[in-house]
Amino acid sequence: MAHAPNNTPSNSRADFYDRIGQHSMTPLWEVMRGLVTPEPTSPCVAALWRYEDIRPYIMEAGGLITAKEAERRVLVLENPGMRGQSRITRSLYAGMQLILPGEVAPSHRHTQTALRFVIEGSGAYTAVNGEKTLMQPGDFVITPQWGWHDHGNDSADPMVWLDGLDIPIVQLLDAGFAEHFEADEQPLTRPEGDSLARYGSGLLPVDQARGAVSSPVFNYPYTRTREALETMRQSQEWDPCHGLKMKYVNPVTGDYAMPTMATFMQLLPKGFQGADYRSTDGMVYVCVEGAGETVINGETFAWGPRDTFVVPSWARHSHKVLRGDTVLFSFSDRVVQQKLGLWREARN
Ligand code: 1HN
Repeated sequence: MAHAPNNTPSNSRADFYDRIGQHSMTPLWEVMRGLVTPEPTSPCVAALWRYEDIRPYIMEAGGLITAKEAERRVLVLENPGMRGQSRITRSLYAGMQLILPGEVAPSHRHTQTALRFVIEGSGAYTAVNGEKTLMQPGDFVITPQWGWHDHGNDSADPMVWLDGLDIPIVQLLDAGFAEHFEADEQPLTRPEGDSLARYGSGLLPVDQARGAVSSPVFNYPYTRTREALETMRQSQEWDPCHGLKMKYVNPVTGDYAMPTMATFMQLLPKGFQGADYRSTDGMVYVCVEGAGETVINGETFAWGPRDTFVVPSWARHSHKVLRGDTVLFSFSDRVVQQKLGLWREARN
């Protein structure tokens, strides 16, 4: 007995897809498995940039173009799994910026938020919203969204820092604006150190209202951070995965220091062997002191001072200290994920 087929032959489907395609439509059932996955499937891969490998190129760039001509003389650290996209994780940008003695990187502002983490050199400055701060290795410096910022170097040596920006997040939301200041350098309206004194001394102005989304403290000096870690270590309260890990906060709100990038500093004591950990925020690390290795999805990455490495979202990893007390700076999009109720971690 003949009866009609109860499923459409695939050539009819192809024809159907063609016809609906002409109306800018596509069948969900062909793509759904790739859209909604049991676990994160990031194109981001684990990677390491040794400072000794990248420094010669950064210095070579110093001879090719001035900071002023480049606007920002930066070598972008591109994730090997996402070349051509100017990103180190799916959501974050990172690059190494060089500013030579006597140079100025001209003032501009944009809706992207930036962080600086000082790698090499001492005494170059960044000016943000009318205040200048001199920078030292290990300092974590914030450029809040839409804040005027220019950089200069009145010291005798080159300065290199790691820039972290939320460029891919702003891109995703199509919310990017930028403009140049009328002069290379913005006028300074506050004495150096004003923000740290005003907001970062365990005090706040008496009538302080809940202010901007970024911390008003825009330089968190390494000397203070290191001293805090050194004092806390005496309690010997080590997390099995993270050692002693602290987050940078906005003193006005108690939230992370920036709205789109969470920043951390951690101390791993001599001989530390961390347990396996994973979380949904892909993390960029910079080694400040000590040396060690991180096993990421079974692959070992050995690092020392000034090296940068990236752990992708949901990649199982553990840190091991190989030399001395070790200090790691890190940043990720955790602040965004937590606000959206997306962040997950697992200790296995
Ligand atoms: C920027 O403004 C800086 O101000 C550094 O130093 C890197 C990368 C893309 C877009 C803007 C800076 C940047 C950037």
